[in-house]
Amino acid sequence: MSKKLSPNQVKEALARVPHWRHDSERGAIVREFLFANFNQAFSFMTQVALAAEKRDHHPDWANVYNRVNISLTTHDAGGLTERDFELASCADEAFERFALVPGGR
Ligand code: H2B
Repeated sequence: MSKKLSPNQVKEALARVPHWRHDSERGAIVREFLFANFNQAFSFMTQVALAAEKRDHHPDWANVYNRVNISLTTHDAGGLTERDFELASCADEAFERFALVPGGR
């Protein structure tokens, strides 16, 4: 199991995913993703779901039409671990690919 990061380690890791915000009350990092339509939002969620399942590390998330809100924390560790930042990077990379889709974002 991955170890809970110290406040300093969280600060360093956040610098690698600048689009994510630290929600210290929830012990999570959060980001909102906006898409051109529901189809793109759900396609993005499918990609993130497959990456999550592969890593056995799963997002807390919500979708309303073209909007996907993701919150990442490691429940087993009671806070943030390296695994959250890895999945955040995966989501960022998946999102970047939608910039290339006609009508994307
Ligand atoms: N996802 C997240 N985000 N945190 C966890 O602690 C976690 C998980 N634990 N996915 C995994 C699954 C655990 O429940 C299973 C049994 O491996």
